[in-house]
Amino acid sequence: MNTPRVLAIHDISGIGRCSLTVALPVLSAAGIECAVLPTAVLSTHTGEFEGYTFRDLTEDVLPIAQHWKSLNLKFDAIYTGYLGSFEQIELIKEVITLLADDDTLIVVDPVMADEGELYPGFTLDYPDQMRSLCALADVLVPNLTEAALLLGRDYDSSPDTDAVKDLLAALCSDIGAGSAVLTGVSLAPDSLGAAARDSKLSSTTYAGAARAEGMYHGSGDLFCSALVAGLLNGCSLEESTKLAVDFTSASIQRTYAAGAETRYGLLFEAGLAHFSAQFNTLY
Ligand code: PXL
Repeated sequence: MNTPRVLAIHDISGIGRCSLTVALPVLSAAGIECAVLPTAVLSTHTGEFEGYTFRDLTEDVLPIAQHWKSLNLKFDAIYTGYLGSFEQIELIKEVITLLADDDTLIVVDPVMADEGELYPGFTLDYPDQMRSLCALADVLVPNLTEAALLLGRDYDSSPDTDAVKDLLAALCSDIGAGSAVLTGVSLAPDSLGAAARDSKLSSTTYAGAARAEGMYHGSGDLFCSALVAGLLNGCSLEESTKLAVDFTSASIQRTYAAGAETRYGLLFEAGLAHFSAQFNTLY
């Protein structure tokens, strides 16, 4: 069996376990080659750190993609996350046009906000522009804040089942995504997870796990990387959502139990062997 290849388009935050420092180990552990197109290089992520460095790589994006085009490479998936500048949204659309073929799965995590607020450095016009990249997604994976921003709706931190279904339907019909997975959804007081709308099956499903106190940086990146790992191993969107919720939740529980400082990211490493083993039967 050929090793599937995903192109991960995110920043490198040297410290903080998010974006590429999460996508690379998780996808590799799942038996997937993870090619990377770094959008920026930072000393840390931008949440709860002061004085971080930020090297914007906007001018490298197209030359890197054009070189790969000249090599005739095949990408089974393109998975985009945190972008280094407003201009990169248009450039990443060009990269997708250049490198994707009819079979390439496009997964867009519209990383820009959480807990009702845009991340530092993101301007109010960013969500409008991000919508056009989201329209190219086969699977769009926002958190509740990002979904509200994309849809131009008020942020609801705890939508009920009907409201979740409505958000998922709107992400597909109004934004134009094929399918959508909404993260940070809580359908019972002690549970937190994700809801998925699989447009091919016309189904909406929910996967939840025990909720731990606190806000955990990088959990969206860990979730989405695990989701992509499942999809590229032939799991359905429902199965992939469940395994991503389980892996992320176990990492959150481990981080909570260790009393670790949450800005340094989730202690996911100890769970990688178990995560990887789920896919072993497939090889
Ligand atoms: O986890 C999302 C993320 C990715 N990359 C950078 C970030 C954040 C969230 O704050 O700052 C640089």
